[in-house]
Amino acid sequence: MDNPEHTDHFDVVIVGAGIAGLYAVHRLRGLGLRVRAYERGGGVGGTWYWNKYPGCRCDIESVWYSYSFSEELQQEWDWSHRYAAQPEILAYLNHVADRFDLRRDIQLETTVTGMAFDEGTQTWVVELDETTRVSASFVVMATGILANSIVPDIPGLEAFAGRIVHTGAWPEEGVELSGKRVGIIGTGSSSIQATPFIAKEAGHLHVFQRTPQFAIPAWNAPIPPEVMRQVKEDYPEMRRRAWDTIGGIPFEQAPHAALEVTADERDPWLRRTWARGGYLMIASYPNILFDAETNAIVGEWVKDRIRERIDDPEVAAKLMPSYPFAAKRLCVDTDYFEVYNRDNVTLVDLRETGIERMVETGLRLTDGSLVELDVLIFATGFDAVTGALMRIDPVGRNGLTIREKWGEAVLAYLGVMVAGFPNMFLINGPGSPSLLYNMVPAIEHHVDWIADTITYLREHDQRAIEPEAGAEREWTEEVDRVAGETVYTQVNSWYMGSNVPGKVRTFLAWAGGGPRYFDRVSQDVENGYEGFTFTPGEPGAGAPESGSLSSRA
Ligand code: NA7
Repeated sequence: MDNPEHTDHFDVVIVGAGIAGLYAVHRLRGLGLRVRAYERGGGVGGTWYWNKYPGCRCDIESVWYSYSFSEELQQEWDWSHRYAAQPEILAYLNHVADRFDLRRDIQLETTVTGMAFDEGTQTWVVELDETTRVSASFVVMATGILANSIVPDIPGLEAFAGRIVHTGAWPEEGVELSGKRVGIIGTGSSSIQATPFIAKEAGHLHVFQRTPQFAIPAWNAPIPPEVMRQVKEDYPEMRRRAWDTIGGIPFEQAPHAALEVTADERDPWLRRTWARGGYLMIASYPNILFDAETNAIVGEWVKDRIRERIDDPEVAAKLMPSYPFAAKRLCVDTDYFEVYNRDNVTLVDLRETGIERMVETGLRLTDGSLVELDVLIFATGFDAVTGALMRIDPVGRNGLTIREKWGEAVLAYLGVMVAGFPNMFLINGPGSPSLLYNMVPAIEHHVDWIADTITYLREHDQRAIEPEAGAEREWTEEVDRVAGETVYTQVNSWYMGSNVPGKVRTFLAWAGGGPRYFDRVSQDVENGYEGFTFTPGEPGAGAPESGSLSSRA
């Protein structure tokens, strides 16, 4: 675009209006700052706006996966189920937007298509829809860790005469599946949630599986009113307890170490954890992610439970995971494995027969067979954590772009800032607990840190802040070192970035647990923002009259 119009200057531009963006608008506006959030969707909600596929739920229980910043909000909102479905989570986020009057500072259907740091004025120039520019003293990338859906490069896709959809961009009006021949590629969380619903509606469903997954039953159920009342009474204490745990959700401690007792003695404890259901099976033993033997014991035990749910032993064998337990994100299911007991569902094991190409009538497999389809669903995941930022590709100091910077190594300091990109804050960026922590408190922590940091800058007459390159490298090495001690690095997964062709293979989160991370962040602040450098001056003074992305030109 040649001469984009520069329309406004803000103290803070927030990119995204999901859980992070909404809270950022509220919190930063509370400091008296002039903020504006830009959201590419037609509504607020982020992940919960886009993922409208049948069966979509959060894999963390709703009383934990919810904001804690407002006691009034906690007291007025009732969750209907342990694991609320997507429409309920989206309704909650819309309620938050209304309750705190956030919409007046959110511009929907507006995509941030670029941004560059202007060294002269020390401000960010932000490009919107390739047509308009605004500037800001600070930018907050509330872009979400699972925002960029991936469609694999299958030859001949354009030849398909049927409908193609991705779970991560499910149309508002839904997809007609009734009686149709449906195929779904992928068996991660999204597919595991969607498949039981699709199987009930479709004429026939083919599930194309490359890697079998571990899934633990959710045992989802309504929350009785008296339980919700008790939760509300207990919220302050619940949040405090959660804060001290590794993953941001309290769990019962194992009464023994897995290797200290016999299989018979372990069984009641594992059954108890299993009966509680869901993601917390990962906490059945504290060293499960670090000790191969403990991991294998739990993995084999879980596989036995999976086997019990599938009638046909040959199909069951194909559904058995062969990687360390929970090394890929543990799935939480409702009636998933039972799907394969239905006559209208066929499992296609892509390790035996690959996909050759798409043709007009369906998918041609490498054994020469054709699976005829009316609808093909991609449940093939996301370019996680770094994807949304790489798409915008901010230009920092000296014309350095984030794609260049992260081309060889994903360097970020504490997952909140990147050296060379002053006043650009990340939320749940690489090297923060993010994907291994309960997302909502992780977001609240980052937004609060950003608010405190902007306050600090203003009180100390500093115009800009950015991490030191050395501190950033040291932190990233520590992130790698801790991840290297876990089973996470032993498999390909979106945690490792290895689900995206050409993406750097590196573990994208801090695996050392919330408390160590939060202590480290607080310590840096107490030491006068150790690991950061400052540029003196008044933030936002000298906003550009006509914004330029000059370093991109
Ligand atoms: P995931 O967990 O990344 O799962 C994607 C699935 O798609 C997974 O089974 C992949 O197999 C499969 N996949 C990806 N590309 C292909 C190709 N080319 N061919 C066949 N199969 C493929 O994404 P989800 O949306 O399910 O979940 C993302 C997160 O959202 C989840 O972890 C929760 O935190 C919520 P693979 O395992 O790579 O062999």
